[in-house]
Amino acid sequence: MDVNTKTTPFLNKKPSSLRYFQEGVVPIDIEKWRLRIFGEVGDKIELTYDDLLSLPKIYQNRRNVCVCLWSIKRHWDGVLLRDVLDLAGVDYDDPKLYMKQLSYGTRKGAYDSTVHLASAVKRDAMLAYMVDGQELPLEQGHPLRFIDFGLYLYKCVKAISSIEITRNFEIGYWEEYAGYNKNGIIQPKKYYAVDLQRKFFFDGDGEVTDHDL
Ligand SMILES: Nc1nc2c(c(=O)[nH]1)N[C@H]1C(S)=C(S)[C@@H](COP(=O)(O)O)O[C@H]1N2
Ligand SMILES: [Mo]
Repeated sequence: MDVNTKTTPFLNKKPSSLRYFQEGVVPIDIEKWRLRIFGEVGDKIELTYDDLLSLPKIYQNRRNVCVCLWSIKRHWDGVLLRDVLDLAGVDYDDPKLYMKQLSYGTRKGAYDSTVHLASAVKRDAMLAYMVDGQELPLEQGHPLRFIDFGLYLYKCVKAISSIEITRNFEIGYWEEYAGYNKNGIIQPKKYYAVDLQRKFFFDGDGEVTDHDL
């Protein structure tokens, strides 16, 4: 798809990224940034931004949903979670494994969230480095953000810097603070589609597709 056609309608109506960015924004030196993958892995690894760019690039145009009842469908480029985990020799079919994500963090601390690994991989969860054909802006989690389109956005960490493969299904930042569900599966409810400027009722659970609108 041509870069110029990757736009999100009514993007100016989207709720502010900064408002939902608990630890706040901090510029990250891309030369020093690493994605660390450790825990229940075959090989503990540290990937550079260039390492990620050298993996097969994937494009996904899928809908995200915030627990605050808005949703948006955008254009994401990046890599498949499974392709990255293959480099670390992770047995992501093991149903007992979870993935704890941690953000790069600021003086205010870091944001964490833990997701069920095998389910995320089955849903083609991704690590995105571009949105709407552009490098991720700071408030969008530059340089990399995790996205599982079957889960509410609070399960998807922006400015991700580490992935721990673990058997502990830990409670995350927002779950602790606001009592959100640890599973984070998108629930049947009425949501607002920012990009369509209308409400819709989702009667399934998990990812909201165009058929649900
Ligand atoms: N590092 C980090 N990632 C985060 C958050 C956060 O506070 N810190 N908030 C989450 C929540 S609740 C939402 S709604 C989305 C917002 O993503 P957006 O900037 O694309 O709107 O980021 C998610 N990822
Ligand atoms: Mo959110």
